[in-house]
Amino acid sequence: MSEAATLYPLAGKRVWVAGHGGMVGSALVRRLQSEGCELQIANRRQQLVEAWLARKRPHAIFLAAAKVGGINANNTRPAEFLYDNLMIAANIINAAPTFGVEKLLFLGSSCVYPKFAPQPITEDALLTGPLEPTNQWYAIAKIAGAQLCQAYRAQYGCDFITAMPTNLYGPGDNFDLRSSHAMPALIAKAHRAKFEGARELVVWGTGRPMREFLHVADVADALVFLMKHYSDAGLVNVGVGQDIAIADLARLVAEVVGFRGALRFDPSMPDGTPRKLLDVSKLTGLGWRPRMALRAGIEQTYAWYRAHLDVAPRAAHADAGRGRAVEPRREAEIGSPR
Ligand code: GFB
Repeated sequence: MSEAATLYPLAGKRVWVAGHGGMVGSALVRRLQSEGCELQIANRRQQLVEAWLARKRPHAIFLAAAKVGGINANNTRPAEFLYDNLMIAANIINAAPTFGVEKLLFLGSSCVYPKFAPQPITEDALLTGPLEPTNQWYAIAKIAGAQLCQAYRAQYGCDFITAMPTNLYGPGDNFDLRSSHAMPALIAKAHRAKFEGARELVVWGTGRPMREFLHVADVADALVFLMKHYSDAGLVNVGVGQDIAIADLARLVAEVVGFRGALRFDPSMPDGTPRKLLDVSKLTGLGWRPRMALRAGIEQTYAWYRAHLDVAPRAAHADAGRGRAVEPRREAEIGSPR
């Protein structure tokens, strides 16, 4: 398979990873170590962005900063998910051309596509139907960000591109059960259920929705690839091209963690969109492929979770259902795995 030509070499460039403290941003920082670029990382308040850009003058920006969360956080905090993400996108995208930024990559999400889009979802499905209600607020902000990139390209000739990643997971994820995505939630629940000797693990919804999972090291690699090899107005889906039912994911996670009890489904919690498998032929056609198999990725993420139980500030446990979150505890306090 031939790889698309390098249009934008990163060596020698000043590169700002906006959102370097998050799961994707920190994976990008790790991935960019081998690119020979000068990394710029800082937490920027909105009013300080322009002053910071004027001083640091990045050549390229990975716009990975976002307010993110799972189905429950999206569903219960609509104002934050819409406003914060609109402002992050508008503020940085608008400031970038003023300070000579040569290239910007905006990170969207697979939830931008219509709830009932034909599967697998191609990039041209955008704005062809109604959104999934649980994450419409986040989706609208991400659609606006993608459209801003296209508008600035059309009106000002800016080399701004947009990637639409599928559901992500990996080291650095948020394991707080009230706000996390399904993967970290299931890992944390299975771990706790195992060490408490619980008989069952509660899985939200019916377990029937299908989701596609991409490891964060793979998404970081794909984003660096697109920054270097892609320059066009069109969106690019980033995924693995395969999905799994939530019930099967819960079984796989339980197996990896070593929890041998039963699964109990809680239909009072939302299922969300039934399926959102991305068509990744555009990205694979450019010459990029993911490397991490799902089981290996879950094993690696579970190892990270166990190693960080006592230090990750967001890695709080909650009870096996959807109740009260409690402070993270050392593994030794809830039983030794061996
Ligand atoms: O990952 P998730 O929270 O978000 O949920 P979405 C995926 C599926 O897993 C849903 C089920 O069907 C949930 O009902 N699920 C089962 C659980 N058990 C759990 C659990 O303990 N916690 C969670 N969180 N889910 C997100 C959007 O949608 O996708 C974001 O809300 C973003 O905006 C992201 O776009 C990629 O996949 O439904």
